[in-house]
This record gives sequence, C-alpha cells and structure tokens, in this order.
Amino acid sequence: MKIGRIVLAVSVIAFLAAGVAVAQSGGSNSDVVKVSMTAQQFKFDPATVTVPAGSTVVITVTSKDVTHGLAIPAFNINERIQPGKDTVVKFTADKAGTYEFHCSVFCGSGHRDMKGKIVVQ
Ligand SMILES: [Cu+2]
Repeated sequence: MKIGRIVLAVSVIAFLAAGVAVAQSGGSNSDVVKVSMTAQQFKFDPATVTVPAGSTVVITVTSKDVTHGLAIPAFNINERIQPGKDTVVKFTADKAGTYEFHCSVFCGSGHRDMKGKIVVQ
C-alpha cells in the first residue's frame, strides 16, 4: 500500500498548492479599480465613476489648466490637483450608493458646477 500513500500525499500537496494560487489571485488584484481622470475648467472627465462595492479605488488625476481640487466627502478625500502633475487618490468603496465629488479649490466662474459622482454598486 506504499504507492497508494504516495499518490494520496501528492494529491494533497497539489490540492493545497491550487488553494494558495486561488487565494493569491483573488485577494489583491481583482478588486482594485484604477481610474485616470482629468480636471479642467469646469469639469472632471470622467464625471461619473462606477465601481463595484468593496473595491479599492485608485484615481490618478491631473489638471489640464489651473490648480483644482478633488474632494469626495463621503470617503474623506480632499486633494489639490496641480496642472501637469499626477495626484493619486485612494479609498475603499465600502458602501453602496451614489456620492458626489467636486472641485475644492476655487478655479473661476464655473467652479461651483465642477462636480461629478462616484457610483458604488
Ligand atoms: Cu474649482
């Protein structure tokens, strides 16, 4: 019965290895949503960002003209967006719903209308 034991041992090891591989691939990559965004007078592009609930959202935003701000109050985000420079904003979309984001640095006559939304579903 030696061969039977060896086969059993090999299949247990293969099973464990497969389990580890699944855990690694499911753990970190699949739930990260990366978004490239631009800010300019007087809009964000994209103005609507839709992400799955529970995902980690990484927004890289740059300004095409003057200094703007990116504020997402629901997720405690408020960053200055400098022209020509990438600013990275990161948060966990841990609650379903629609949340406003807006420009938080006065940038001209249309500043008040410079907003968008994060849709977590
Ligand atoms: Cu503004």
